[in-house]
Order: sequence, then C-alpha cells, then structure tokens
Amino acid sequence: MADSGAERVSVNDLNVAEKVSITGAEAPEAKPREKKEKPKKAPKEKKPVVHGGAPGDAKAKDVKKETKLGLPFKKDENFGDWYSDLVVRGEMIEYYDVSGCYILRPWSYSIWESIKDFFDKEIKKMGIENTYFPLFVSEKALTKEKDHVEGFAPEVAWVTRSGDSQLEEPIAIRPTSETVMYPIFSKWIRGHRDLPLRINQWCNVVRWEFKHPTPFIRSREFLWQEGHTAFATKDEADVEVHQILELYRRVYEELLAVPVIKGVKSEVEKFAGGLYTTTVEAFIPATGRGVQGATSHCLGQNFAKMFEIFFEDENRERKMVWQNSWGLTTRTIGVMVMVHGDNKGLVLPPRVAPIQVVVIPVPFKGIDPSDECLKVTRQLQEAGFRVKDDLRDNYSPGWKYSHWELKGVPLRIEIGPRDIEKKQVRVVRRDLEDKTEGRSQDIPMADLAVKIGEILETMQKALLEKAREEHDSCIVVAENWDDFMTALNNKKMVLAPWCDEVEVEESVKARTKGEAGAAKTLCMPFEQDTLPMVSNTIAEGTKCFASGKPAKKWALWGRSY
Ligand code: 87F
Repeated sequence: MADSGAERVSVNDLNVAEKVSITGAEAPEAKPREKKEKPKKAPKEKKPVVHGGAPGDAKAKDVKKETKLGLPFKKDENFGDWYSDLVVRGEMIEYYDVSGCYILRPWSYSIWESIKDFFDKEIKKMGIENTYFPLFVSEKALTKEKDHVEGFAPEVAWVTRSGDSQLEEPIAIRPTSETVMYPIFSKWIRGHRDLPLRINQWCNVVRWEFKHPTPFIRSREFLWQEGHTAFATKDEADVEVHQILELYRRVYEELLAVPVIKGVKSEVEKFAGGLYTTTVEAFIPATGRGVQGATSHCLGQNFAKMFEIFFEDENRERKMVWQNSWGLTTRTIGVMVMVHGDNKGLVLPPRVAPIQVVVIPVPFKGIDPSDECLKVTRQLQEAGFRVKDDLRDNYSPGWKYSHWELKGVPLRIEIGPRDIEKKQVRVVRRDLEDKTEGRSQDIPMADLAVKIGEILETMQKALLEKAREEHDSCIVVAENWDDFMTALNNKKMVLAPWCDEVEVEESVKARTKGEAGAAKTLCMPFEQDTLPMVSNTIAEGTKCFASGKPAKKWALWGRSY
C-alpha cells in the first residue's frame, strides 16, 4: 500500500450521484414526422431512467441507497438500462430529439479518432486513397442494382422538399455509397492501367431503422469508413478482402481488446448485391448476443455489369472489373463498452483511452501535493502518454476516483505528502477489482515513465485475455437440435455442423423465434486456433444439427444485435 500519510478515501463511501452534473436530460420523445405510410411503429428508445440527480433530489437519494458507486443499474441484472445509463454518465453520448440519433461527445469521438488513425495509416500503406463523394443519391442511381436495394428500401431516407416547394425528383440520403461511386468508376476506368482503383471515405450514412435503436450499436445516422475498390482479376480482389478483414480483427483485438471470430457469411446473411461477405463477429457475454463487428465484401462483377465498369486488358479485350467494398462503423465503440464496462462504469483499453492516466492529489494536514502532481503530469506527457491532472479543489479525492473510474480511465496516480517524502506515487489500475493483487502499486518517481508504459501494456493485454476467456467459454459445440436449443437458451454461441441450405437457415430462424429474437448464422468461421474446430472441414457422415442432412460446414449460430 502507498503511504500518503492520509487515510485513503474509500470509493465505497461516496455518492457520485450527489456531484455528477445532470447529464443526458430526458430528451423529448421524438415525434415521427412521417405521417403517411408509416411502415412500422417508430422505435422506442431506451433512455436512461436515472441521471444522478442534484443533491436534495429525491431520485438522487434513492440512488445513494441503491448503490454507493453511483451507477443505478447492475450489468448482470439489468443490462439494457446499465448500458444506456452508462454511455450518458460516462459522457460518451448525449441524447437528441430525433429518435435513433445520438450526439457523440468528445469522450467517445476521441476513441473513434484513435480507430480512424490506426486504420487510415494501414490502408494508406496498402495504397488505398481517401476521397469524398456526395451525401445525396439520385433515385435512378440508387435503384440501378436491384438485388442491392430490394431488402433495404424501407430504410432509405429521402429528401422531398426544400422550404415550401416539392423537389422535382426526390433525392435519397446515402445508406452506403456503392450507387454513388460506381457510375463514376465507369468513367474513371478505361484500361488495365487504371486498375486497381482503390478508394476509401470516412463519412456518415443514414439508415432509417425501425428496430429499437441503441447508442453506437444501432442508430439512424452513424459514422464509418467505406472502402470501394476495383481490380482486373478476382484473385487480387480476394486477397484484399482478407487483408481488410485482418485489419478489422486488429482494430477489435489490438485496439479495443475485444476478441472476434473471422468468417464468411451464409447466403442468407451475406450482402445481397455481392458475391461473398466476410465478417468479424464479436459477442456480448452479458446478453448472449453476437454482434457483427465489420464486413469485407467481394462484390464479384454484379455492380460492374449494372454500372458498366469495363476495362481493356493487355490483349485489348473488353473485360468487367472485380470489386470489393468494406466498412467499419462507430458500432465498434458500443461493443467495447458492452464487453469491458462494469458496475463502476466504463473500462477503456489504454490504446484508445482519450486519457490514459489521471493524476490526483491527496492533500493531508494542510499539505497540498498539487505541484508534485503537475510535475508528474508534465513528465508523463513529455514521455508521450495522454495524461490529465485533476487539481479541482471543490471535489474530494474520493469523488475524483469515482468520477474517473466511471469514465474508464485506465490508470490513476494518487500523490499524497508521504508519497512525496518517499519519492514514489501510487498507481491504481481500472480493470482490476478492488483489493485484487496488482490493482494498486507504489512506483518510484525515478522509473515512472518506463513503469507506466509497462503497466498500460500489461493492462491492454490483460483486458483482451480476460475478454477472450469469457468469450471462449461462451462457444458451445452442438450436434443435435436439443443441445443447440439448450446452448442458445444459456446465452451461448453455438458451433454446429450444418448442411448450408438457405431453407434450413430460414427454418432455424422460424423455430427459434421468440421474445429474445431468432437465432441465425453469425458466420462460418475460418481456421482459428481458439475455436473448438481447427479447420472448417467436416468428418464424413456428420449430420446437420437442424435438418439431419449431410453436413457441409461448421457454422456459428447465435442470437444477435
Ligand atoms: C440500407 C439501405 C440501402 C446495408 C442498406 O457493408 C442499402 C443498404 O446496401 C446496403 N444497408 N447495405 C449494405 C452495405 C454494403 C457495404 N457497403 C460498403 C458494406 C460496407 C461498406
């Protein structure tokens, strides 16, 4: 234990609700504008119920009794409320008066910037260039590739009016940019020397969802990158699909410390306009639901045919290009919150945390260690860490501990008068439970920068390991229907031998439909040593768990977001 000479304030004695400002005030229920032909009921949003009221507020007192740590909901008791409350209290999200739209506050936007920086650098190394295409799509372009829009049509938002006058032609807001970009591809690509054409854009898209919205996970407007590329050969396209998928895996596992399973989507679940869809699938153990992390599609030549994207090859023959498209969205942030967050708040992996270390003075007997805190902060900032000191004198150290724990800052440094005497600081890790070994340690000031670097690295690894252990314990192998249902109802993912037939997947969906939602294939996993199957080949004679027909593949099934 560090010795500051002061009684360390116990976090358990505090009531965060008393001091946290009222955030995320109840946004007015959005009044859906669309009066005519409302396709389905507007989604009900799960807004936080309690917002840490002001002192004297009856609700705040209730909260105090309910939980001394400030979060009114427990992750394992009431996951939905825990999540929607946490993203607001953790200052990631502010609610907005258009249903399904959310404000990304600097705390979450900064995480998006970290993801963006990593991915952007990697795709530039591959020779992919950034670009920007317009937000609007003409109806003609949007509906050119029928398979692609068919199932999605109800989600397309249209602009029909400017001021008081009707537009001559309604204009769609991009739900994705295949139909925005490919007419231009056909103009830019003439000969084999124009290939490959590889572009990416960082932008927003709009999909007018009717399922109930959840911050980051399902919103009507979201941020993403969309990559669109064209090649002379299928082989080149195939290689890129997997290179991008590997980058997506790295975003989840190396940055967000969230384990994912790479695989290919079934015919039912793939992007209808394309040839095949690969995916990184994440899993939320607390709800037993899979979540599609990002997708990398090989589009084949469907769009090339529709949009007439031809090139002349070396032999002067006219050929169609092979295309890919791939996307990663701000959903990443929601998955990270759901996987790592706990009953005290967010837990942010060091690589993406906007602030990696917070430095808090612990005054005692009139001695104020603020100057030492400033010095330590500067020293660590110069060493390249993202550090903030919290020298506010109107909050107690214990209140600050709770506040920064709620925000998920990976490390806090406490400095008291006795620490200064001993030329040391106390470092406390956010990811470990109170009183567990390694949670807090005294570090000599002399090695501080080196040690902080090591602790952050250790924490980054530990978060992934812990999440992977839990993740892997949620994969169950089932070879028959009863075992499949038992696993599913125990909130597991199910790896099952499957005949790979569309009708069978549809029938599994129908048979599992219920309050918790139907099960579907998450993916057919590629080889991965952490799975109970090493390669995706099936022993002779193995039967499909659902149809009893000869199985062709191992498929990973589950309920999902
Ligand atoms: C909603 C409305 C209209 C998904 C939609 O995955 C069209 C669509 O095409 C639509 N929702 N999609 C599929 C998007 C495919 C693809 N686009 C580039 C991606 C990644 C990035």
